[in-house]
Amino acid sequence: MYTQQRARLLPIHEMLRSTFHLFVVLLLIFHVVVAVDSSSCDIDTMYQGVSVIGLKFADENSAQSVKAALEEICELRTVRDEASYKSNEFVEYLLTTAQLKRAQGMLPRSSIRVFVGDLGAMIAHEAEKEIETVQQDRETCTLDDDEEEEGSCAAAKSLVAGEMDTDYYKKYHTYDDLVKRWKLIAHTYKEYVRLETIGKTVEGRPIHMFRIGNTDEESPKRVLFNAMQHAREWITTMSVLYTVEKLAVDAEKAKSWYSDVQLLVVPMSNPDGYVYSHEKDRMWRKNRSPSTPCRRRRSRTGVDLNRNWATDFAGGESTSSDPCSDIYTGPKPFSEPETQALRDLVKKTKGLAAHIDVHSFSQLVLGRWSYSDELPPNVEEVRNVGNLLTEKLSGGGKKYQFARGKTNLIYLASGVMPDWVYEQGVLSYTFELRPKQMWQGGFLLPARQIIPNSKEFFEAASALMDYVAN
Ligand code: 0X9
Ligand code: ZN
Repeated sequence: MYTQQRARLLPIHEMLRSTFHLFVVLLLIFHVVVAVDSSSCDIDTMYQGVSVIGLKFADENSAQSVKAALEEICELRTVRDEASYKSNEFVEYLLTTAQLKRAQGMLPRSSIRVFVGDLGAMIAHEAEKEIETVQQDRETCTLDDDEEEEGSCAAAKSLVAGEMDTDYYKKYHTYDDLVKRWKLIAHTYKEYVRLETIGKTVEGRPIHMFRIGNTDEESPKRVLFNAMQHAREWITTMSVLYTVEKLAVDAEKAKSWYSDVQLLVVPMSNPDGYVYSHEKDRMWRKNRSPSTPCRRRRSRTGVDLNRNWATDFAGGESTSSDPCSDIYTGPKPFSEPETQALRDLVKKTKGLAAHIDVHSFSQLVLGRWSYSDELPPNVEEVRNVGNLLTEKLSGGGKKYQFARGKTNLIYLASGVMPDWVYEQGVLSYTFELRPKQMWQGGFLLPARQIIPNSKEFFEAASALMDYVAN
């Protein structure tokens, strides 16, 4: 009775206040729905029901109308470059079932190619195989920073015995597991290998670097390899690590270049992204910088580290100013701690003669420039060494190709690391490791190919060190 009366006699200011509260709550709910998940169709990070599809458009008009129709269903996502990848050829998109149906209704059959039927299944299959291998795995090696004792596990024993522990290269590993391995290698071969830190990531992880070979500060020529600017390119860290381990194991018997050259290897340039690609999104490419958020979908926030370099920064070749894009440049050159660390390393390294920025996939060696078709100074050397590296990489039976500037093999790209490194007077290349094609796994190179790919990388790496030494 009392309540009813009260309700009827609610004073006007209280009514206004309640209405205002209701309005605020509704507004909040609206914001959460829009900002966290802009559409129910959105491709989830498990990629269930998503396929990798190549679309070929007859002309710009047809491209615009098909893309607009697909956008109506769900935000259209490319696999790596927004539009210019292999112009006149198939452009790779991640399509939901509904989008694929719509594309099939608009384009002739010959203009649609299925590269991966079910990306989610492919990722799940890879993860399943990983679990199987882990279960069969031997005791995991652990070694604390200042531990002087030799590790007691099998891997440590084989390292001590001067043999490659190739079992480690039969699967991909988590970040924590890899760091243990790096420490173990440096500990076991401390005479030849040093593990240093060149900086910290956005999330505070250290960025590690191996230093191998001539330790004399003044005299040697130096060579730098860095892997995994792009988080999903898991093979790159495994391949450079294999080279580090093999050089360490063989240090006694095979050091033709050893007294003249010092090798610097950054096995993982983007540890935060790598962890994210293991835990959340297998197709993650960028770093995890929150400074310029993607408002449509928070989980896409990050900067493409290989668009964050000062040479032709945001120049429009495969770049985007949209923080949600996979090729987002970042707000300004070197805005990211990861690119700052690599830049500072290059700047302070005396005698740096050559550099390889290791990526996947496509089986390519790319010489300068990436941002333009113009010929670089020393184009002869760029071509000769590029061809030598290509030949060495192809020694394992897979065909690699050398390219520079705009070719039908790959798009131009502004703001990339090797262009900036080349401007500092260092011979610099991009490697794109296995496989050749998207349908062969793309960024998900099957684990059984880690060893063969690493062996061909080792051959190219050794050839570059020999070239620099002489
Ligand atoms: O787009 C990139 O950053 C590299 N490809 S990847 O698929 N690994 O993302 C290539 C950049 C280097 N060069 C040229 N595009 N020319
Ligand atoms: Zn890459």
